[in-house]
Amino acid sequence: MKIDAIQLREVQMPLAHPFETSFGVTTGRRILLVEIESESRSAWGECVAGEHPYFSDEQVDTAWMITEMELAPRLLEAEISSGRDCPALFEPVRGHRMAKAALENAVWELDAERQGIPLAKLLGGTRATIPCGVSIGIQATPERLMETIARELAAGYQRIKLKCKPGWDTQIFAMARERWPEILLSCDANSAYRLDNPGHMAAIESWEQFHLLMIEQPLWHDDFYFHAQLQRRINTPICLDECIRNRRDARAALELGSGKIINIKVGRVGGFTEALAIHDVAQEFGVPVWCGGMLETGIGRAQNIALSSLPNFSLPGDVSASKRYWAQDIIEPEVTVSPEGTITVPTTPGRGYAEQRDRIERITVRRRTLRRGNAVTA
Ligand code: OSB
Ligand code: MG
Repeated sequence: MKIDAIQLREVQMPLAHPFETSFGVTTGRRILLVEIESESRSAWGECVAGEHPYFSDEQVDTAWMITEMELAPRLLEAEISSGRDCPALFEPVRGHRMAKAALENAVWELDAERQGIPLAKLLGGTRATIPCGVSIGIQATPERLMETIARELAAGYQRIKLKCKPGWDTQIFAMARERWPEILLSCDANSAYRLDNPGHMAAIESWEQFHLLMIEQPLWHDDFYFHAQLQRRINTPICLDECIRNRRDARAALELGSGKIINIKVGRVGGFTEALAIHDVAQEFGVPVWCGGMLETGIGRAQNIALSSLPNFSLPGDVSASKRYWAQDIIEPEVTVSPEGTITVPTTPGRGYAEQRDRIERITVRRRTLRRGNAVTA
């Protein structure tokens, strides 16, 4: 495959509901989308870098700059046979995994189109449907949170994950558990707790009574050494998110005993190739994985569905219906979830959900096209 052109564009989309985590509130998204063209076919990738470098050190503008100046030129000069060739191509660039993933995933999508097979099949997926959970942000009051949980359970979602932070934790878990003793309930701290804070540790140890499915990334975003110390103190499985950047991290963390579950985000790890490798390492350790979300549009969401169809994605993920995020998504059909809390994996070639070009055009605020042979147009 030769890539003839790469178009970067930034789209802006208001979220249907604000999303609050321990690191801040998001009310609308600025999203870098990349479109690659090859022999009159096109495919898309979504960069999951946020508006601020709060989840990781990447942010939408740094991703744009690195894509434009470093990654896209490398891809335009190359001759590749699959998405698996991208990591070596991008290897000279340190970090910037979310930027790399957007381009690599577009190449996988293009390859699936070219071969006339679903992206899920190209990735090695085996599931016809994927089990879905939801990630529920911090709310104005505990009562509002209970209403939201009730609504998501009524919609069929199989697992409820509550964003938490010191002060928005023990009380809400107790309320949720009292009302729903049997549901799969988990929490995500996004690094808000500290091992050397006795109050934090007493709180976490007290959560054993709630039988949480897991506690996601409680400590430092870049740590899995001290997470192992915490995991030795509690039975509740720790799930690693932020700190797992690649297959070596996954292996090291599992050898250390830093956690018992891994959240795989294809953007966080630099693309499908690395995501598949982490999936396999976890499987080797008998550790389940699930697919995380980054408030994606339908482009990234569809790719998450394809990834989630792999065998070791055996816990419900954070991949949920388009309408939870957007008044109107940019794919057709939108992603919907069945009353049983599942999404059907598309069986049509490529992404399996068509991009809505008209709508994407309307929400584009900047674009840049790079072509093979170096012509750059605004
Ligand atoms: O830590 O999983 C996270 C959203 C933005 C940044 C980090 C995270 C999240 C989510 C939302 O939990 C998942 C989703 O519904 O897309
Ligand atoms: Mg998380």
